[in-house]
Amino acid sequence: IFAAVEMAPRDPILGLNEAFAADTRAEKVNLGVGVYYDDNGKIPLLAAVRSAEKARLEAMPPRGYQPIEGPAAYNGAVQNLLFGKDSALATSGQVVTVEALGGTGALKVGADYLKRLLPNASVYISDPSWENHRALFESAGFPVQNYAYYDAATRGVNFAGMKASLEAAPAGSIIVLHACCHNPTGADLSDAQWDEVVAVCRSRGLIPFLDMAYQGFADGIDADAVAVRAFSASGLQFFVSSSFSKSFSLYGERVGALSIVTASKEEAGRVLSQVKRVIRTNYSNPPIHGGAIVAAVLNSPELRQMWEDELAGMRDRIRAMRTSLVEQLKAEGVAQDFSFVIKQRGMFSYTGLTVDQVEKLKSDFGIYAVSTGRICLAALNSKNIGYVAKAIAQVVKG
Ligand code: PLP
Ligand code: TYF
Repeated sequence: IFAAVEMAPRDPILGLNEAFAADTRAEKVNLGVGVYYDDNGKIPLLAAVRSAEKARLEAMPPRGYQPIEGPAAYNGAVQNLLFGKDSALATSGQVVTVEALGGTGALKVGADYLKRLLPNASVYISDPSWENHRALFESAGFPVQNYAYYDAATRGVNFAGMKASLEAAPAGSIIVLHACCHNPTGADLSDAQWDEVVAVCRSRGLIPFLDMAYQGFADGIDADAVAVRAFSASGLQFFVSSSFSKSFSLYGERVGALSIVTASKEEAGRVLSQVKRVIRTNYSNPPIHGGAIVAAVLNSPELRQMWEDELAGMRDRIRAMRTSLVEQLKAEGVAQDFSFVIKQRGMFSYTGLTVDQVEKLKSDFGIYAVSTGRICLAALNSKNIGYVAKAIAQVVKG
């Protein structure tokens, strides 16, 4: 039965990890995958997480099944992060929140539910977007198209193009929006532009699906929720996927959530019952550990403060790496202006490096980046940044 099975293509980003692991050069650097490393090049275990885990380990709780939608303490904490603590939406009962297996799981549960709700809709993702967005929505059965987003000339957002694309989308289309820290470009909308996107979604009858994978990595917890808050204030109905992989450094625990803003508490009850059906026929109910840790941290004033400080530390370190890279490229005699790297937000930068330059970084220096020129700034540190700057300088100077 497997004789005719074809080899599927590798995930372009996760595939880089395998090539990097096989590279024997000591000076190798992996700027490919979007993971936060500390200044020692290690994935941090946050002190707030360690503290919550220790308490759980000591309590040794039993391991029964969880509710299909995950625990209320977790889902409530997610709503407070997204919509604001004790905000109107977080207290209204009109938002459905279910725990999910990372941001990816949240997108998948949302996509599967949307397919049942709106079987004939199209999905629009940014050009470019996170590789998995297209695959996820296609696998849920939707046709997926692009809306204009990145402007290579300014290395920012082509907002006029984006707006024109959204205005041309058929009513009822699902629009996947990066809530902050756009992956892969690092180019985000301004607050005023978000208001315009909200207005287009309203006037065109579009269904926004905000992907929040990096809350806290640009300016802070509340500042990075600007898009969510703009949609909240609009009275529109929308979807949000949350990921805590990066913000809690809990990648492999698979902690995320799907939130759906409905029109009323009564509507939310009916929507929840349908989303639970999607979950039940998929993985039945979420695992316990990761969500319990995140809930414990978010619901304890002391641990929450600790986490916010640690998150700020990650954010500040990435920013310092952005500034330092730009300075060092200049010091290496690179004539091209790289100051856009400082303006881009979150973990990534679309550097403008060509496919050939990325290939040269790999072959000549053991520095791995995505072939699109995306690099992860959070993989730079005080020890490797000089080497990386020299290498980039060499490949751009030709
Ligand atoms: N959405 C975006 C934009 C991402 O960059 C990521 C990164 O992993 C995800 C979703 C998925 O998050 P998770 O690892 O929690 O599934
Ligand atoms: O874009 C990234 O690098 C992260 C990690 O299929 C990632 O979002 C990449 C690809 C993928 C899952 C996670």
